[in-house]
Amino acid sequence: MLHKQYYKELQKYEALINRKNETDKSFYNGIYDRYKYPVLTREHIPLTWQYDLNVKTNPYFMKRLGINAVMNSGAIELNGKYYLVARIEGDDRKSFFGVAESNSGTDGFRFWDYPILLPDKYPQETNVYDMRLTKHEDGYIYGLFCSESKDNSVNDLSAAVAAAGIVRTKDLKTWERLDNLVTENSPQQRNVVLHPEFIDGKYAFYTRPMDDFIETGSGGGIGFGLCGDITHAVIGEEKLISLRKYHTITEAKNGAGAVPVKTEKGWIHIAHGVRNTAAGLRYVIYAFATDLEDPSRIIAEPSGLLIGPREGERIGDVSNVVFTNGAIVNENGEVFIYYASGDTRLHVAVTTIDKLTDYVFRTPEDPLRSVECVKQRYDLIEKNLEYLNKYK
Ligand code: M1P
Repeated sequence: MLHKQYYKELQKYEALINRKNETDKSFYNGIYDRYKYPVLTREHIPLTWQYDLNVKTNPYFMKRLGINAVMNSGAIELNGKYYLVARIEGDDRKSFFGVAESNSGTDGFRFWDYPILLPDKYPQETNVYDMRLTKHEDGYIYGLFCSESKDNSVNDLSAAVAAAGIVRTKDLKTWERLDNLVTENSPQQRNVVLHPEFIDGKYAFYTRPMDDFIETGSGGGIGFGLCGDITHAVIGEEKLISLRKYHTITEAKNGAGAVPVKTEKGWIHIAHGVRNTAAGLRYVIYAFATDLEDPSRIIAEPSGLLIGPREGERIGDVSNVVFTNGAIVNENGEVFIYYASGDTRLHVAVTTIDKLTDYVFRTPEDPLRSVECVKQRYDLIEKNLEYLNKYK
C-alpha cells in the first residue's frame, strides 16, 4: 500500500516534467532566447530520492532526505539526447551529482533512477560540485568538478580548500576517478575545464588560480596549462588568458564555464565574471574567443555581460548570481547555454553558433573608462542616425 499523498506528489512531479517550455516573449536582445520556465529545480528530483515510501516507517509521508537546490550543471549531447550532470544540493548542504535526460534540451529533463556515486578516493573530501563535461578526442567523457575539503592547517572551522577533481566515463554510468589536478603554482583551484582537443599532444586545462577558498587573491584571471598524463595531472606554468580587470564585470574574480565551443573563427568561451557591490558579490556570464590553433590566445573580447540575472533570477540562496558550467551545440548549430540563478535553479538560454559568433566578434571591446564608453556609444548613435536618415 502507498500513502494517498504519494499519488498527489507524483501527479505534481509528472505534470512538472511533462510541462512544455516556451520562450520568454517579454525578453529580446537578438543574441539568445530566454525561456519561461527553469529546466531543473528541486521539484524535478524524484520522490524516491526524498521520501520513505513505506507507510509503516513513514506514516505521515514526510520528506526524509530533502533537496534544497538544483543548479550548476555540466551538459553534453549523446546520440541526439541532451544530458545534464546537475549539482544537487541536499537540505544537509552537501552537493552531489545526478544525470537528467531530455529529448528537446529545453524541457522534459528527467533524472535517472540514482544519483552518481563517485568513487571515494579522497577521504578528506567533504563536498563536490559544478562538473564540466568534456567529450575529449581521446574517446573519454571527462568530468571536472570542485573537490572541497576542510582546511586543517588553520584554526578556522569554515576554512576550506578547493581542488579540481577528475572523473571519466564513456556512458555517464560508470565513472573512473583519477587523481585530483595538481597546479604547482596555485594552492587552490575551482572552475577548471578540460579542453576537448589535444594541444601540442597534451591535455589542456583552463584553470582559475586562487590563493584562498573564496578570494582569488593574486590569481589574475582564467589560466591555461598543459599536462601529458591525465591520470596523474600536474600543471606547472599557468598562463593567464582572460584577465580580471579593474571596474569591469570581472574585477573581483572570473572563471571558465562551459567547455569552449569550436567555431570557424575560433573557440568561443562562456565564462563567469564577478564584481563586488554593496549588496555582495554579483555574478554574470560573459564570452570571449581564443585562437583555433592556440586556445590560450585571446582573439575577441566583447564588452560586458552576455547573461545577467533578470527578474526572478536575481533571487535565491545566493542572490544576484547567474553561473554556467555547461552548454550543448546540437547538429543544427543551435547552442543551449545552461545557467543557474541564485545558486537555486537551472535555466536555459538558446542561441546559434552563427549568432554567438556574430556577438563575440562584432560586439566592441570594453574601453575601460566612462569617457571612452560614451565615445563608443556616440559612434554607434552617429552611424545609426545617418543610416536612419537614408530610410526617411
Ligand atoms: O555562489 C556563486 C558561485 O560561487 C562559486 O564560484 P567562484 O568560484 O567563481 O566564486 C562556485 O562555488 C559556484 O558553485 C557558485 O555558483
